[in-house]
Amino acid sequence: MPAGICGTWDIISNVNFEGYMIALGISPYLRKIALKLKLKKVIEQHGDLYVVKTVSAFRNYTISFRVGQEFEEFTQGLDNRHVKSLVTWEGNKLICEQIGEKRNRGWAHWVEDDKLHLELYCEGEICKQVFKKNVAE
Ligand code: 1AG
Repeated sequence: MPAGICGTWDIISNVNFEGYMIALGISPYLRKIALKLKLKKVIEQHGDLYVVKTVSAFRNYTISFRVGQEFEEFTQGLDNRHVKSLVTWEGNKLICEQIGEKRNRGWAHWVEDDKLHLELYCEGEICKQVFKKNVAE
């Protein structure tokens, strides 16, 4: 990942999170909670291992991966599915394909204009999140 992606990031916009969660089959009750959360991303790099933490007051979710190396991902506390995930570079975007029960599932992360961008997609629904760097941490 390019220099500058590591650190703590606070969400500033979240478009179609609802549609993405519906595509994943999340219950209305959990969707209502999730929509109110102020998500943070904490991104670390240790050698060639990347750790991406999604942090909230309700639940946290962490993945760690090496680019180009497929890994087993269990989306614990999210939709609780097992997927085979592979993260690769496409230009300046870090792309993850999550192969499993849900078709066309994955995400893309990139940094642009000092903001962290994330697109989450599942079965045609695209959620677009933007984060600004938390300079206090
Ligand atoms: C993510 O993955 C996943 C985080 O960004 C998106 C969060 C939720 C969407 C999925 C399902 C919602 C399920 C249950 C709702 C309850 C709680 C939501 C808790 C959200 C905080 C963890 C990409 C990431 C790389 O791995 O940035």
